[in-house]
Amino acid sequence: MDRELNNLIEQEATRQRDGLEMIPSENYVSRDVLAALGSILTNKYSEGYPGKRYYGGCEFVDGIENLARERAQALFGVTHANVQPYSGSPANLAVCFALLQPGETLMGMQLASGGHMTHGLAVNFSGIYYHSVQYTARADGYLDLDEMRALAKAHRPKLIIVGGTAYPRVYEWAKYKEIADEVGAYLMADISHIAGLVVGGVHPSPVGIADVITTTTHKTLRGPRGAMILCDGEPSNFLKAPPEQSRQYLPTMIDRAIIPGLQGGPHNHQTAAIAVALHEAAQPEFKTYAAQIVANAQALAIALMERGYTLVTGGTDNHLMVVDLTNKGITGKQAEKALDAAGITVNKNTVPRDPRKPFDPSGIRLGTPALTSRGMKEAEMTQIAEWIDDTLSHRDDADRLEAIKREIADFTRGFPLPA
Ligand code: DSN
Repeated sequence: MDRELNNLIEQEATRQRDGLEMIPSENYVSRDVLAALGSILTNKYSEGYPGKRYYGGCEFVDGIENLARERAQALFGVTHANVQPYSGSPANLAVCFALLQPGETLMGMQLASGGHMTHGLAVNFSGIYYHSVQYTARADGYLDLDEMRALAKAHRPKLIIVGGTAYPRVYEWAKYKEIADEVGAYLMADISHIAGLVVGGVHPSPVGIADVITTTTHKTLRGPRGAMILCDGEPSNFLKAPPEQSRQYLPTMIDRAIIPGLQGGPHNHQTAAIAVALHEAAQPEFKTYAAQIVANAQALAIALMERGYTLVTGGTDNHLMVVDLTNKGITGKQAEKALDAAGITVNKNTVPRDPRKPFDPSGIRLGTPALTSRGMKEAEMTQIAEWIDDTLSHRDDADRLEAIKREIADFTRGFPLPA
């Protein structure tokens, strides 16, 4: 009925189909995830948790939320999962709300080093309501554990956050936990980017090491937009404040931070779609998918380096890479625009110690989860590196970019979308 809106959705569908989606935090969901997300569950209010709601008529949404929680607990191997956070930033806000009083100290990874806004950026809630200390990556792009330890000892944070959006290497959870223990801090692992790699067995899990884990559900995990908070401890009773703030009571502290602390009604359609995605991620073929994401990223990284591109840390262990374009004489913003014109979607990104600003930084960030969901493999990554190089080398030649875009649209026909 709404032609104006429908046209825009159709155009976006064509863009997603005909182009190469290389933003590492994006993916294509299955038809089943899409169906659950687009279901009538959006009509229902259900503040509270299963069995303890403030509204009637929750018997079926209770079943749905229980299914999502149980699947998350089984898949990750934790005793408690909160599946209600609206997305990743609210999930991280909830953990801060649960563990810290305003003005207390948290320590997180600097955005330019690959962290996230909610890990203590000065203009984010996490940097405004808390005393934020930021650790960085070394000049080679790897996390600087010596600096992390020295900062922790100097500032004694109550919470240390590890995880990020543009870190191409393995997170060494036990080492961060050692630092957290040395200063008596909680350790939070934000595995939003790598959750699918963790459950696919191609990245070490923080379960059993970190005190709290947050993750979005729409990146490598290939679910709907949403998030979860995972932890261990005594069963939650969100109606009663725990006698003290301690690890033992983390499930209750987290649940109370979500509601009544921060959120109202859960998005039941989103919860159902998360349950579907968790079921899909528990299938044996998801392990193959996760391994292929990493194999593709490594093939793409090698092909780009062979063409003279500088990668932060000199490569990747996961699903993403950050290309420092300084030696090519292009900014990240120029590269993003040229690649867009050629049908390749990436995002401009800062590099560690970037002299430029985030809105016009020195690099771009590339990832393989969405391409891998279309069935692309290593050979296709080499072809894509060639298109990226061609585009960036001829970025002012509109005809050339248009020709590449047509070639890419032809090529993508061989790799249909999951939904
Ligand atoms: N926006 C996400 C990303 O692209 O990594 C992080 O929140």
